[in-house]
Amino acid sequence: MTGASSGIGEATARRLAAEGFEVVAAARRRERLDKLAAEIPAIRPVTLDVTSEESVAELAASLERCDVLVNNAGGAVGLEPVAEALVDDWRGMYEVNVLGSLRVTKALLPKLIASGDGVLLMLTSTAGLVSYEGGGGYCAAKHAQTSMTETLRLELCGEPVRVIEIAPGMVQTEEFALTRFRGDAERARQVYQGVPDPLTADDVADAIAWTVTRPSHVNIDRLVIRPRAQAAQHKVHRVS
Ligand code: 8X3
Repeated sequence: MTGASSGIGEATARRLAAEGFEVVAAARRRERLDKLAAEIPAIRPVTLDVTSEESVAELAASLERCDVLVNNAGGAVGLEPVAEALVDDWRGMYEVNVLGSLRVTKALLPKLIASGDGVLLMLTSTAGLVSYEGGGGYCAAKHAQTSMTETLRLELCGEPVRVIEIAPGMVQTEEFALTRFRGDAERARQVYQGVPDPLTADDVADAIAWTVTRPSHVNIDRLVIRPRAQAAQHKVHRVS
């Protein structure tokens, strides 16, 4: 489980541990993982930077086996139109969302196959399915991740590995919008303003747990999950 130190990653680590999995919670921020592991014995903390080949190789070497890989590390930076996009923001989003998932997938795929019944799960986004103004680099990165997931499912057909994509819409987490707006808490708050019940990280963790605990022959290809108030990317019900 990558990106396990907060948000959907942390909620999923907790949920999978509750389902009986031994969870390797991997992320950069070790102190947060240590806290989680102190609370839940089935969680093992591992420091991981998905942008580093060495760090990913260390993770793979430390694992005796891997039955489920959740590629969750990701995020958005910036909401500028393409015309004003910062190349470094795009590069950063590609590094984590796309290349990070690629690195971890490549490193752990042999173990998933060797498990005899593996699950490779990609946390994408509805931004991987549609584009929106300002979505620029994030939509492009998530589209790439969606495409990588579809390709993997084709390439792994015949291997004992399910390939699952979870594409959430509006999820209110501690950090997603704050990171996107470079720490501007007021702009982050406005994203969810007036939206009755955006999804929570636990809602997404619940969906993930359901997909990975289906019988081995059942592959949930893609699960799109949005709050009731969001009928489509641009169609969000808000109350004042
Ligand atoms: C997050 C969903 O709508 O901000 O992945 O792109 S959105």
